[in-house]
Amino acid sequence: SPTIYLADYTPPNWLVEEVHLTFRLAPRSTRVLSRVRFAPNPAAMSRAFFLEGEELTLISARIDGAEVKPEVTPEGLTCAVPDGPFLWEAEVEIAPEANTALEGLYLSNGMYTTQCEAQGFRKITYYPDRPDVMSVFTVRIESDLPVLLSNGNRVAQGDGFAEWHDPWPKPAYLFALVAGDLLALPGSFTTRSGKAVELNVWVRKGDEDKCDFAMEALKKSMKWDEDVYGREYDLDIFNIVAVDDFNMGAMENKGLNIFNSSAVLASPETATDANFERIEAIIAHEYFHNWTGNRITCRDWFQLCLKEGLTVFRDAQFTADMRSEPVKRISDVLDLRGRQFREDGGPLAHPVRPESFKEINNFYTATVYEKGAEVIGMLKRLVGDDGYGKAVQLYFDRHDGQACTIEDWLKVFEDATGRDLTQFKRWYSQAGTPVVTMTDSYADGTYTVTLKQTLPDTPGQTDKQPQVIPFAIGLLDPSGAEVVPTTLLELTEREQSFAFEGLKARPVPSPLRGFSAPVVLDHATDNAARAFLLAHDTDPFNRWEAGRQLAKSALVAMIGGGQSPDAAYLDGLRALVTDETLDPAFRALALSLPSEDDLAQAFADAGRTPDPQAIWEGREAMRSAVAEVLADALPALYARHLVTGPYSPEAGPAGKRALTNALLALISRTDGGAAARAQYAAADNMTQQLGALSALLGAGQGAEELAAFADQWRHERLVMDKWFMIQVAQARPEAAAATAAALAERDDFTLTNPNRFRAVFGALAMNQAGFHHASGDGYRLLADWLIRLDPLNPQTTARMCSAFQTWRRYDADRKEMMQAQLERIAALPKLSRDTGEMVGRILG
Ligand code: DPP
Ligand code: ZN
Repeated sequence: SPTIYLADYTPPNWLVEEVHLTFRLAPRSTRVLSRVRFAPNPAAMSRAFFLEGEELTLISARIDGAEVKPEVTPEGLTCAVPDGPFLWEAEVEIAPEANTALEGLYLSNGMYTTQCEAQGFRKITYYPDRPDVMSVFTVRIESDLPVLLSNGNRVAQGDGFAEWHDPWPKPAYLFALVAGDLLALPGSFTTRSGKAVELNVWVRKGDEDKCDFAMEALKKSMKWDEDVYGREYDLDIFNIVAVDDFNMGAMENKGLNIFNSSAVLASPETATDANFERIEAIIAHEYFHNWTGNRITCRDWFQLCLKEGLTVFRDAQFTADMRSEPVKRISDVLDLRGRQFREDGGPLAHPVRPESFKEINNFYTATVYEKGAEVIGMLKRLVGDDGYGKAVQLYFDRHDGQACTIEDWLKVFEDATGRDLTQFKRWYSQAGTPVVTMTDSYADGTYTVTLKQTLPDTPGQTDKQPQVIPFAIGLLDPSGAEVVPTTLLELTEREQSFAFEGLKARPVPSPLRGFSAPVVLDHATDNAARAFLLAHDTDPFNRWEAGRQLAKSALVAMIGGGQSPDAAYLDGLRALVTDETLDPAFRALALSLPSEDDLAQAFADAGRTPDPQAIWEGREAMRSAVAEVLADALPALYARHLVTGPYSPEAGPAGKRALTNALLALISRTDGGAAARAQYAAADNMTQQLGALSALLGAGQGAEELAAFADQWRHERLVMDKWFMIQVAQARPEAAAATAAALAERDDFTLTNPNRFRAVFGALAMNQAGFHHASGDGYRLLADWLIRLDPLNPQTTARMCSAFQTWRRYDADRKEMMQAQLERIAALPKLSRDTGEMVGRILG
């Protein structure tokens, strides 16, 4: 399949003035009638006429009322057209029931739904399916189903039909349609200018008791966007729909957001605290897209980070405001390192704004989303809060209603703040995670920090230019008092020195505070300095980071050198966990060890071959050591923070549950599972029930509870996903593949539901020691199932191939086995474009 390049962008030849769509819904033969008013684009270089269209049966086509016979290919159609504006009418037939790819119009548990981002609209009808063609849509849906929804405001409805009109011009990727036997949780919101908005969360019967939290999250998001960004909602109605079969988390279609049911449905009994927090964040994210994505959209798909990076940044600000700012920052950095650094350091590395692709679905990545958000965070640090506020308001004023580029985005910052962003722009074009090496010296009251940046080569990119790296640093004196508060250094050269004068003694630096740039910090330090920062740093992120680095160096010494657990780490951990002035959520994060993948990367970075089995054993030994050393303190701590009484998903009690669940996992290693069994029996919420089950499984017990759990929840799909996942996630290395294989044979395992597939095989990929078990069973099993899924759902298959992206890191045997599986997939005769591109890039 052909490669598409950013450099080849040309404006559309034809613009669309308005679109009327009529849907006659039927599972096997839906008819879509389109009436589209085209006008020549004055900026175009040609008047050639091409409409994208895939997997459509063209019934008829007319231009200005006269029948035409277009030339149809598998990608679309061409046709001779008039010189000036004309009316295009077409009728096509599609089969939603046969659509298992979950792109375009499809059926999920009896409801019709759509997913058009990025290029799904072309599976609905012939159209210029590109984001820079924006138009006003009017939609008529004909069906006997009781609830018929589309974008915008409802303008008519009657027996067997409904009509919707969206006054805001939009690209086709924001089109949506839903039809089903649905129930709504209704709500309302009055905007700050006094406009009443009808709100609904639509679900299938039986789920109506799981919508309250999403509704409240929506109202909070609407208010927050008014308060913080001055953005008001712009239609009379806002609908959210929960769908079981969905490739992604959710989709920001104008006025009709469609959600994976896992990202909207929640009740205390069925959803964990982490689920509640994620739902709140995704509701906010999709709502915030109404301005950053919908009112101002992307010119082309290379600009995806324009809407995604900004919207992730906005939803992170929202979560920090609603909950704990440090806890949110720590979680985001964990996620960034776990997913984005991993991507940036391997064969799938690409710039935040990619320059080429075969299948755009493969670029909805941690780099575009999470690094894209980090880039905006850096921009905000560099220009300050005021500068950021002015620039963003200018962006809304200048570009409302347009399809924009990263150049447009940076220009508003330059115009609003006077700052030249030429060098900063490299963050968008250079892939790879910069390494910042820090050295320091002290003489005569002056402390000097020298920073050096190294930009690694990535596929297709070498000899990179230095980037602008905002480096926040604070200094502590030997007593632990802060002598220099957080100061922003701007590293713009390959190497630069910064002096701090007038100090009385050599300070202890607290570098890269708040993780002020998405870089790897290489700073020769020792466990004493880490323990000092763990005890004294005023920057909560760096305090956590010091503990993390201590844990990591202790673990690496244990795994690679057979040493016993480091005393400085265990002492520091005890002090932190028992410090009642600290937020329980923060303490829970401090208790979690660096992941197996993190440790594997640490070995690889040090030029050593990671041994997944040894890493697993090292973490187990460390957990047991922590459990034993803290054994005297754990039960009392657990009892002090155990939350009883009515459940609330708020950050306070959620933090306590996170802490007690982390403690319970440790306690279960020494008490024979008694405390976990008691928590399991008493739990009236999923957080504590699942936490107890996980603690039991982690201690090699819990078979009875596992069976009881399945019995209790067999009718709740989302809870059963947890049941599938936890068994694979907690399986011992030698049992992981067999556990996953057995679960995949069950009747309630289905290839057509991405959540269920990810529950089993996403968990297998996450269980590093299991996936990389020396038998090769993990590799083989995952490949077997990806091969089965690809013909049905290319998008999810391609995404899950990334489990293999670190293959070059391992020993010759493992490398060979992974390569063989990748080549086996690559050789399939009918491999999808999605999976073909991914496997090809991973093999390199
Ligand atoms: N645009 C969606 C989101 O990130 C993904 N399909 O919200
Ligand atoms: Zn998004």
